[in-house]
Amino acid sequence: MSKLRSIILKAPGISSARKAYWELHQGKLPQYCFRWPIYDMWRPVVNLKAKKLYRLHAREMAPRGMEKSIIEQLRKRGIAIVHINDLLPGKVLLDIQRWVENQLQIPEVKEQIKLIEAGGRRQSKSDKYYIVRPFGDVPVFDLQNDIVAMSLSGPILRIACGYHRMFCRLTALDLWYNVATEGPDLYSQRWHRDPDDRVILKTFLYLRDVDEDNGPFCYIPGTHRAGPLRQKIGRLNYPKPGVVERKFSPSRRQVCTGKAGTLVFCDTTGFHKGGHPKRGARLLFNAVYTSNASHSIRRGAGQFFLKKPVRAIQYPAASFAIALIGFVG
Ligand SMILES: O=C(O)CCC(=O)C(=O)O
Ligand SMILES: [Fe+2]
Repeated sequence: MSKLRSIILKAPGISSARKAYWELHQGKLPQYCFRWPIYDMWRPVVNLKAKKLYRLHAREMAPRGMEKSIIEQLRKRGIAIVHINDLLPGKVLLDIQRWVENQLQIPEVKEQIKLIEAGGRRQSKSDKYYIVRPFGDVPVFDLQNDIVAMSLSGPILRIACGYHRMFCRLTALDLWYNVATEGPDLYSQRWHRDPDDRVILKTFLYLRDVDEDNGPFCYIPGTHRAGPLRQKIGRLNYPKPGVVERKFSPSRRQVCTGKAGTLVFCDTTGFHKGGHPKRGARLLFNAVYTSNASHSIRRGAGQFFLKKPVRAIQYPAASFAIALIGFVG
């Protein structure tokens, strides 16, 4: 089948429409489905079930205490910052930190860090050579792992689903170790909007202190709604250098420094950048929550895998969040 596909796709004169049709057959939506206004018309349709499920489980999904104010801040400003211990028992952070610091002691990981520190480039699929990803290009996690459990926990999912106003998908989960580099900002170190969906909730859990010098996440509150320099789905959203700086004065830009355990919730359809340490390094866990209509889900790009479940997840929002994630082993 895949041989036939490559013959067809390489055939001279094949029209992009036919290519798109083929992709549709593979279960992936063609790129034109992500163009305005097509995307905005079918997005609600693809999310109907997720909305219905959210209503059906309204009682258990109702945000509690601080979760409510996090959702309110997200709606108003596109960003909310808390300490993880305010949402989950203190042991969670300590367990995650212990496990992560051990991962950084793995010889290959240490070698990668040394290589970049010495000005070299590590081999990877991603262009962001300055980020060491201890779990590789496509991380595989145990369902029982603390970071997975945290990302699917009641408080986090009540916030993610509450903000999306529907059940949502966990589309990425990864550990980043940003090494200090010289030179100008590159890729996501530059101001941009993310192109995956009309609403994207990302969480960044700092596992070591982050100050002005080791690559804080930066955001322009309030830019998460359609406004100047509109977001495009599935395409580049990087304005030319200097444009964002000219439009938004420094007082409008939020620099998210914080102690280990700081948890940033952010709608990254708004302008953001980060991860360029000038000295030291930045260590964080990143999780991404999108709707069922996101570019990555519809184009079938699995950004992480889970090991075969030992026991099924009983919590409906959690099983929906990972329902499209591949299981291995
Ligand atoms: O590394 C950062 O602080 C920014 C990352 C980013 O742009 C993203 O996750 O969308
Ligand atoms: Fe981004």
